[in-house]
Amino acid sequence: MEKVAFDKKLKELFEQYNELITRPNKIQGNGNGIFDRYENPAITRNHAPVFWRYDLNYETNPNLMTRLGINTTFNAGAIKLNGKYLMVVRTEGFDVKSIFAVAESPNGIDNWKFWDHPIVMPVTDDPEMNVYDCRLTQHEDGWIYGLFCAERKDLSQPDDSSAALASCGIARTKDLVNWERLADLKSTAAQQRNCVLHPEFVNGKYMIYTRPQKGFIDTGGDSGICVGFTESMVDAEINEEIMVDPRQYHTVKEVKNGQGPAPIKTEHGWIHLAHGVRRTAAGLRYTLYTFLTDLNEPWKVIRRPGGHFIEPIKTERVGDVSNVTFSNGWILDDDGTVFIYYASSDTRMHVATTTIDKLIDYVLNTPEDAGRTQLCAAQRDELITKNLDILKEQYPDIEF
Ligand code: M1P
Repeated sequence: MEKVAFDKKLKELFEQYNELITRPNKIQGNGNGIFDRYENPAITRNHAPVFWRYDLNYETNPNLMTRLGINTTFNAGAIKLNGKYLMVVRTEGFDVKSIFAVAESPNGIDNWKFWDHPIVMPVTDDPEMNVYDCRLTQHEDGWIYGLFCAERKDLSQPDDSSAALASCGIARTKDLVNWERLADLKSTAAQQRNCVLHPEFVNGKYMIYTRPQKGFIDTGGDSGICVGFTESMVDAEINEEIMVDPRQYHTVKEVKNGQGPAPIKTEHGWIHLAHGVRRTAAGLRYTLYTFLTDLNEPWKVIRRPGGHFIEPIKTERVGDVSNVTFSNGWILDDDGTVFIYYASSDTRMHVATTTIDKLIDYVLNTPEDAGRTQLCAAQRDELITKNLDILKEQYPDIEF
């Protein structure tokens, strides 16, 4: 390519990029009353800066080719810091390694811009092959902790080149720029994924949500969302895990589940967002669900709204791993707005908004799963009967 054409194409790349990242996002109509979805994804792989992907030197890249492609941007942790809405985005290169990128927005909805440099996460004495799904917790001890999956080759299975081990990596920071890597979590489980630090001390200890698992993919046995306690986050070790929310036959969490972001504290208890997995003929289906735990004993579930909270719809259903919604980040803002950041199909990030009052209403008043089909039919019939009375008495003009 001639230098003149190179310069023109380079400028166009930046124009297209700037147009994309400054595009306003609008609420989609026809919401469900619980939360609002938005018309466009919040962050896609094209939000990664041009200078992350191209070699912009005419001498070494005269055809202006992508040199280090970005495949996906998903499963982001989130935090509001110094007035900025920040996501720590799982950013996967064409090399299938994930790195953490910080993206910043002035309003939590749109105008997401990557910081110039990714987080180059320090490693332990046993460097991992991959890191992903960072959960950020602003802990009352003053640190921001990032707990993430640290994945290494399972050396006990040398003949299986895909055999891997998942553990909980831990790092802490004050600014998302400088990170202190701590030892991986020690627990009695063979593997751990979806670990999240509770934001407050519980009986003077750090409390970590865990998801013990026997294998890398299959959790096996009595798996579910558990908690364990550790005296310190330096060399964190939990010796016992208490079950909080087990898997359950014929529910949205039949095959496995995992804690999403750190729970939000309310006067009624801690509101949790989690993912549940069902096996279908088309493969695994991941949806998000919620539950409420006791304020003082956060390992005790006190409300379980039935079914899913957010499911993949329309174009969200397709991606690198289709039929998945996954969330590990949300932000409660000062005015009560809740920004729920969720990924679709392991490919891109979305935002949904609601309020803390609506979330409380949802967890307190959404009926629990009635348990089996006959009881579900009766549960729905009761709602229908009450509604028909209201329609007849108060809205005689409505045709139904
Ligand atoms: O592919 C869906 C998700 O699978 C894993 O979650 P879990 O351990 O609960 O099955 C994670 O690898 C996650 O990153 C991914 O989105």
